[in-house]
Amino acid sequence: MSSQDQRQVKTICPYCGVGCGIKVLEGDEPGEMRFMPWADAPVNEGSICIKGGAATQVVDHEDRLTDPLIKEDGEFREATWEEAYDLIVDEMERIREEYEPDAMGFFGSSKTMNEENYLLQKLARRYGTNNVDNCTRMCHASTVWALRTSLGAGAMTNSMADLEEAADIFWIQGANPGEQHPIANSQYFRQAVLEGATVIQVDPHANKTTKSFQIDETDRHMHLQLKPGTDIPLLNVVIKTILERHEEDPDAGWIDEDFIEERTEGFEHLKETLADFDKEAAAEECGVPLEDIELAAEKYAMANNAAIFTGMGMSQHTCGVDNVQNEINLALITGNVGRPGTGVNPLRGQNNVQGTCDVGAMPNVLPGYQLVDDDEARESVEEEWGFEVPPEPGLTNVEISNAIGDSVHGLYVMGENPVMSEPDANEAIERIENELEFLCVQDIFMTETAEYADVVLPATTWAERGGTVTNTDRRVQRMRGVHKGHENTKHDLEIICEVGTRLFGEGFDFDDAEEVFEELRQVCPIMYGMTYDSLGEEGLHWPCYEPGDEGDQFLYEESFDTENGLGQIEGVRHQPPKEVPDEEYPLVLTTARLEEHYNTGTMSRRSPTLSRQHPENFVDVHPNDAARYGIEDGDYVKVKSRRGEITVKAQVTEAIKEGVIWTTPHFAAASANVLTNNVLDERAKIPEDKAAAAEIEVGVEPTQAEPADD
Ligand SMILES: Nc1nc2c(c(=O)[nH]1)N[C@H]1C(S)=C(S)[C@@H](COP(=O)(O)OP(=O)(O)OC[C@H]3O[C@@H](n4cnc5c(=O)[nH]c(N)nc54)[C@H](O)[C@@H]3O)O[C@H]1N2
Ligand SMILES: Nc1nc2c(c(=O)[nH]1)N[C@H]1C(S)=C(S)[C@@H](COP(=O)(O)OP(=O)(O)OC[C@H]3O[C@@H](n4cnc5c(=O)[nH]c(N)nc54)[C@H](O)[C@@H]3O)O[C@H]1N2
Ligand code: SF4
Ligand SMILES: [Mo]
Repeated sequence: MSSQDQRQVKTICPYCGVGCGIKVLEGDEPGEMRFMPWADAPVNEGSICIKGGAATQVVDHEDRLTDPLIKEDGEFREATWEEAYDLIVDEMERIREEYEPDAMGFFGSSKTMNEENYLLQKLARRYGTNNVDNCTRMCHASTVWALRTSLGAGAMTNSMADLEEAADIFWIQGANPGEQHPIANSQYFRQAVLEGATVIQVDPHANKTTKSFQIDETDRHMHLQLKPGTDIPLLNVVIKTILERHEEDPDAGWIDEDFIEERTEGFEHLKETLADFDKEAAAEECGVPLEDIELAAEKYAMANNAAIFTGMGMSQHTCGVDNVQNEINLALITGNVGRPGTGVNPLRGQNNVQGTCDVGAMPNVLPGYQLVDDDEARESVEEEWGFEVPPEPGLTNVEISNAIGDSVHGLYVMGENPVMSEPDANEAIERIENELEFLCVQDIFMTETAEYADVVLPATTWAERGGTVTNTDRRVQRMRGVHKGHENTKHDLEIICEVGTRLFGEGFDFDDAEEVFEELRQVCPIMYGMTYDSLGEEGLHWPCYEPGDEGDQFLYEESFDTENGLGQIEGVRHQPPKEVPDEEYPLVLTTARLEEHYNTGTMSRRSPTLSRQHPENFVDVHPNDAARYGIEDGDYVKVKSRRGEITVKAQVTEAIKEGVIWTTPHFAAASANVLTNNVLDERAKIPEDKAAAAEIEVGVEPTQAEPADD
């Protein structure tokens, strides 16, 4: 192909949920695909972070899966698509006959498009099970639960643009937008802060968010460096302070009495819960001076518009739902919902985790968050689909994984890497390796999970196909692809259509993503008003009930989408993590992310630009802890929990709170999830990735760094 024929398409960055637009220029040869800025892209207007700029690097990577693989006698061999489909269909039919439809589990992928996840959940339901889920379970499941039950929709209440314009307070709790949502941070939030907004960061770790706002260098901003797992007591101190000050001076506007009266219920419950709450003891438990929390409370309550940002530090706990409920309590009693610059805002993780949930790839909801166990909603979807859907919610992904060998015998994984992303990874591997009868993995690389598969299917990447994705502020945008470099790879959509057609004969016959979108909108009321044409280059926000609807920038201006239209306040009490330090494991271990790496690292570890800065995992240790253990900066140490151990380099730094150690889930050679605790929030079923008990052993031999890819 000559350079003149090279195609250039406008598409969306495949990494995080900010949804930045980028241009991709097709190369003459594989490996020559290039990134180009898209100057008037709707979300980012041409700005880009390190990941977006490096996104094309993995597209033609030499490790790409290029042909289907089938395992025989413990070894993979190249297979034809025909052989692969035959095996999948035979095994899925066998499992259904020998056991029941619920013996299969399906993992959708927040790395793939709305249309693909829509079809995967349809496939699961046509097969006869609601055992379909996606990575949101390990991510914002608890946030979504709390927001859905107390306000109405499991999504950001506001949008990046109105937050930039109107927020006076950025209350950032357990989230690190400076690294995990860099363009939201630099393009939107930083602007507001430059114009006078105040940042209050609640996090055990100082990070690039701290640096980007110079939080530790001014009196205006605050960093409340709490112990992991003490967010409920911290917010209870905030709320109780606000209630006490209101008692002292009812006209000063500490709370919004009209808003509480007209738009909420449950305020009495909150007051009762806090009646005998001891602020001093709670502040001590958090490890934060009481007067600091009181000052932060004052800043939040006295602001015109205060916005809360909530992340994994809140959601990945066994009390994750209650953590977020307490943020909702704070927002509701101060009337900080339903206006620009306010609300409770989860910055969604993956490029399409919002959409994957919206289109129903979850065990309890159908497309558009219609509950599986709501007869009327289910029947209307059944009518469109022409088959019955089981009326009971299915298992979540961690539950599916835990049930392997018990009730679950087969697993279809499209674009997830559970062997590295789920808690207590050694146990998860044990079950997958020894108990699972059939595993199909559809990915772009031979992942740590795919190693255990019976059949591996090579998918095309984001850059090679079209479809839609939904970003963190509910903006549905079109992705567009250039030609595929590997002839024998297939789009996820094609693969699901083929498996569905072979299994069921009908219902999966689609020519392209747009045709799937047309069916999706019929069963997904919040997206009914959208078409590929109307999405254009700007995209549209949901809810978009009718063609022509503009979608909402912020939600709940008039009322909440709860049954009675009222926002639900509910007092919550401290629940410590399920595993707390003791003599044997005296440290609190928490895990979080780096700017240059991404989740289980399948893509970022293969990108020369991204893997350069951190070629291997490490653990942050406070200098006082380091002195007690005799650790020097750069020493290799063993980090141990009741479930496993990893050897990593110690980084001695005041960035982390004393008594706490901090590591990342990005590296296969020293995976944090060998250590984490497989205990779940009762309602949202999210694992406690953010707090476990751990110990450090010193005097260990260095391990090899994972080779950086040059
Ligand atoms: N560069 C990059 N960007 C990403 C990702 C990535 O891997 N790399 N992943 C994407 C995904 S899937 C997601 S979900 C988002 C996640 O984005 P974030 O929500 O920002 O997730 P984390 O970095 O895991 O954790 C956020 C913060 O929680 C803090 N924390 C730990 N324990 C506690 C606690 O008990 N309480 C409080 N208050 N804070 C605590 C950590 O120190 C960390 O600073 O990022 C997305 N964007
Ligand atoms: N300890 C600890 N564990 C955690 C977390 C934590 O903070 N701490 N965070 C949790 C969170 S928030 C999340 S979201 C999960 C993430 O958990 P996972 O979703 O399991 O992790 P990813 O690495 O994002 O996996 C995505 C997979 O999709 C593949 N892929 C990419 N593009 C495509 C495509 O177009 N098609 C197909 N078929 N596949 C594709 C990638 O190669 C990769 O294997 O991890 C969770 N685990
Ligand atoms: S902020 Fe997120 S969407 Fe934007 S370029 Fe960076 S990784 Fe991509
Ligand atoms: Mo996530």
